[in-house]
Amino acid sequence: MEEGELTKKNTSLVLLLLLALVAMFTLQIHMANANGDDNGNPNDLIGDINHDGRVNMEDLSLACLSFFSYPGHSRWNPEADLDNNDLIDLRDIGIVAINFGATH
Ligand SMILES: [Ca+2]
Ligand SMILES: [Ca+2]
Repeated sequence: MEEGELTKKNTSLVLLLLLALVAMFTLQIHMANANGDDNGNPNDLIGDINHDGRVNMEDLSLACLSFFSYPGHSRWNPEADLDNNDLIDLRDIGIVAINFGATH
């Protein structure tokens, strides 16, 4: 019982750490995008990986499914590479996270 409780606490800690990391990356992206140059279509919703007009769990799952993939990789999804750095990483997940809930 106590061990289970400990594992739960550890999991929460890891989750918190992940969230902190995402927040950090998100802040960087925010600052990087402050100049307003977005290489995508201005009508495109940032973070809307499946282009259904809203940023939600589906987009987050798509980004997660391609996590740590790169061009040529079996799980590579160019749509999920939101910052176009040829790698799906925490920055891309962060971009979905900050735009989460946005709709057209
Ligand atoms: Ca979507
Ligand atoms: Ca990327």
